[in-house]
Amino acid sequence: MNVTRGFTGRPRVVNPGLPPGQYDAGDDWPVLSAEVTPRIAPADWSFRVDGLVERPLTWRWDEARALPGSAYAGDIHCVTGWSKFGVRFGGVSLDTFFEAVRPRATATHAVAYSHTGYTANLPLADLTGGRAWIAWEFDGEPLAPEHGGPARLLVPHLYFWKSTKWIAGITLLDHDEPGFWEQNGYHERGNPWEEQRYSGD
Ligand SMILES: Nc1nc2c(c(=O)[nH]1)N[C@H]1C(S)=C(S)[C@@H](COP(=O)(O)O)O[C@H]1N2
Ligand SMILES: [Mo]
Repeated sequence: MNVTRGFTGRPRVVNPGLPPGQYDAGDDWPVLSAEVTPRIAPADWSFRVDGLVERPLTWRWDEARALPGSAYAGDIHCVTGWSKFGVRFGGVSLDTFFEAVRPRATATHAVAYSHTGYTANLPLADLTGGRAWIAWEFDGEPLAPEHGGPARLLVPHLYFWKSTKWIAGITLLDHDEPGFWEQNGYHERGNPWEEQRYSGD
């Protein structure tokens, strides 16, 4: 009997929501930190936007929480290979913060920095248009400290290392300035759909 190779196995089910080279982590949410998890009380947390803006501003916890809320429901993708489907984050859209500080026309890039020293660089365009949040809720619960609580940056359309935990501020620049992982060989932009894992990908 002739068996044509390739017709004997079960068809491989490929999830269309899974970017190339990623796997579905299911209910797991791995913790990935280059830093020891800090315990930051909401009263000690603040978020600043400065650099190339008309009016640099700092929000304390209560002030940030009083802004109009915005939620993300969708997927996240880590460069180490896991993706997580159907997660829900609550917080405030970065657009709301940018409306208050008014980025200058010369601003093209951003560096996000944490209360612990971690940094990540991003094109400003990836932080606007309803695609980036300051998030303090996960599945309706306060964001856990190991996942960046009290609040983290959330940029779900890029690899998750851009989503700076324990977010302290964003500085707008007229040039790209590599952050922590980007200085260590990771991609300036990190689009999972184009598999921009490492510098030069
Ligand atoms: N401040 C800070 N933010 C960070 C990191 C970090 O080490 N410090 N790690 C990044 C990396 S590599 C990833 S994949 C995600 C992991 O988020 P999680 O631990 O909530 O899964 O956070 C990102 N944000
Ligand atoms: Mo990561």
